[in-house]
Amino acid sequence: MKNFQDEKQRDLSINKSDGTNKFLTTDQGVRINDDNNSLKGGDRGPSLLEDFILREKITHFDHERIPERVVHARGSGAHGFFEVTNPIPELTKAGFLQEAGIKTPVFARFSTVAGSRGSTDLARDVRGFAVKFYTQEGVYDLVGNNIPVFFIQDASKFPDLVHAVKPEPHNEMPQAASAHDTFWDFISLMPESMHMIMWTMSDRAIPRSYRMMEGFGVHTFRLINEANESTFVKFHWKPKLGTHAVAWDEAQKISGKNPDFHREDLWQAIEMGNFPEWELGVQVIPSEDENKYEFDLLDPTKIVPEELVPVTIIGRMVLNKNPDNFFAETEQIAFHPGHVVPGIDFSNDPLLQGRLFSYTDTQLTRLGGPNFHEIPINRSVAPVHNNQRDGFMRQEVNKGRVSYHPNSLGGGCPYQAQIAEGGFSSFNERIEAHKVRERSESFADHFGQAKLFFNSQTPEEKSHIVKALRFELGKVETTAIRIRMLGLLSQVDAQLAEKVALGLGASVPPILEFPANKGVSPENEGGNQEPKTVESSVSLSEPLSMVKNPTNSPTIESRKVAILCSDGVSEAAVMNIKSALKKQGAKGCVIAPHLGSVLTDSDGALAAEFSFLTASSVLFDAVYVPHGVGLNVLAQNDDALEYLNDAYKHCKVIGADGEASELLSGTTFASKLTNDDPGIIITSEIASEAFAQEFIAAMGVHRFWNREPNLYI
Ligand code: HDE
Repeated sequence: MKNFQDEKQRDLSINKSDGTNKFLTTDQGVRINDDNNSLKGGDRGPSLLEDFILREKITHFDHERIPERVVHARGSGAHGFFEVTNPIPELTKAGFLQEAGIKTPVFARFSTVAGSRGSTDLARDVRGFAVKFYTQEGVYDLVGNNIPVFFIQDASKFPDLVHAVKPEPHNEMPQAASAHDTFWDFISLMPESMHMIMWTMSDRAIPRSYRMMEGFGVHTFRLINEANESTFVKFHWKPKLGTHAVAWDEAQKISGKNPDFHREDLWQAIEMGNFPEWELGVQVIPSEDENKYEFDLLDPTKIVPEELVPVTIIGRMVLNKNPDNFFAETEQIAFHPGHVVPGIDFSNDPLLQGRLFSYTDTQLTRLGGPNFHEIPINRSVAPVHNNQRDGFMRQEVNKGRVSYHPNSLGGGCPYQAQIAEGGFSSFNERIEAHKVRERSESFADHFGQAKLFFNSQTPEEKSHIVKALRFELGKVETTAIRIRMLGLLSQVDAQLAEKVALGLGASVPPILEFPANKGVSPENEGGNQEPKTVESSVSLSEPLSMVKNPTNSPTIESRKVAILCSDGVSEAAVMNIKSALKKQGAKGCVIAPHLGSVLTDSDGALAAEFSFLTASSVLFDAVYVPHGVGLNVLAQNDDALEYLNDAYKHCKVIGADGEASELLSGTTFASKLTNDDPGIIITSEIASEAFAQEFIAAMGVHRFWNREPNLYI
């Protein structure tokens, strides 16, 4: 079977370096005898310009920062492979999709969008989901997001959108947050963003882990087969661990306790051998169906509901190796939706078309010139030969006198490839059109799918959307912006707008006006862009809800449980839950009043992985209090009680056995507890197998949102 899985690692290995058992040298290879002292005129005298060792070290340091990505600056990535499970040669001639079992090396990078490189992972934001496939026919990049639609329909609005969401220019605040005036000012004037706003205000924007996010290509792309026939396609990544989120209060606390939460989670999962995995699926839309739907396939603010076109799984991606060097790999990787291979092509989505320009352009500033394709992480494993020459930091040493085509002096080389030899040829779509600066009337529905998304949510998910909007708009200082937003929300769902208005102490306005959205061309005076609502032909779509998502499995693989301990704890109880969790691929962590060890009831000792101070409830998926803990010790310890209070507030599983359950009576939620509170697992037995199984089954439910006050009941 064609297993190219290790090819990229082999390719990278020529650039790897390791100083173990080596002399320290200058960049010129000269061995250094003293790296601690600069050269001076006397031991208390001035430093000498002659000190080439000091100059080199400091000069390099002075220049070691590069501009961060203008968007998606904060991210984290890993190596892995893509394996075809269900080949689609009838749809595409792309070599890496031709046969079951073909393995192609990949590098995936996940990111937030608005925050800068050092910002928190847990911002309410879209997540980037970019995958570079190092195929035998060249590099293919699928540069998507964890949300299947986008804020805007036309590339010309992207700089405006990003300027609006980034920290405000006069005072550079707030960091990594959309909850401020300029963002909502822009959005309130852009009704086309309403479908996306439903997604970003939902829990999709605060994932539990990068490993528990869906990914989407967003735009409609084309697949091209050997017969040069085109089929439209939407790409979907479906996570093996299901799609899960944290609670908003939890997200904000994680941002303080561990802003690297997602980065660390990805890193640790791979280090522990819990390799993150996604299935790649496609929605296949025959070309003759291009105009069949009530939405335009070219409109990036629309999904194709899975009820209309199901997702066919074609392969799986496994991430199994962390980078050796963050800067060299994760920071220097350069994705581009325009990196396609024969068999994959673009649609005319005007957002995608704009992206095709942007991604090379931005690397010229970010990576310093046109040779960024030579940086090891970006280098194709397929051979590269052309007449591009020179430029800053050129690595390749091109031989010969010929750097042009056609040539006779070089025997015509490098020569063009026939299509049959793998030469890329763009799909020959027939286009007959006037050159216009217009938007198609078929893009004018801005609310139909926003409604579909909202209506597809469970009551608790709807409640989260209301609360997110109350939070975000509550941070907006300009009343007129809030009111305009309420007007827009009322077009999605009257009750939604009313409930948000209640939280803002405002009223929903009766009439909507969209000053920024009138048509722009003279013939268009009055606007073909008055937003309208086209009812979706699908009224409810389960895959849009994370709670109802049919692909979610109850696995608890790689989840973490905080086991609150103190001296005297029952060793049997701790070992019972730990081993039950381990069998499920999850982990129990001993947390104690101090680091070091905890003495057990059987005169043993358990190593404390964290103290109550060095970890926090929000960093775990569940909390367990074993029999034997010093109830007085923990009940007096606010930090210990906070584990329980937060776990309850964030709707997580709480377990206790024996008298340990008495600790719950000292919590802030004690008065709310009922005998059969789901997710609160209490047993009188100690170290019972049945208890462990019940605890694990409850964790598989993920969250008990019923504990929260629900605005939709
Ligand atoms: Fe991007 N986007 N984008 N974008 N985008 C960038 O490229 C841009 C859009 C996405 O991990 C930049 O190398 C324009 C949609 C991801 O390195 C930049 C438009 C989607 C990443 C850029 C869009 C994305 C980027 C910044 C509208 C989902 C991070 C640094 C026309 C389908 C990739 C860089 C990584 C990064 C431009 C809209 C996804 C400036 C002009 C829609 C995942 O080129």
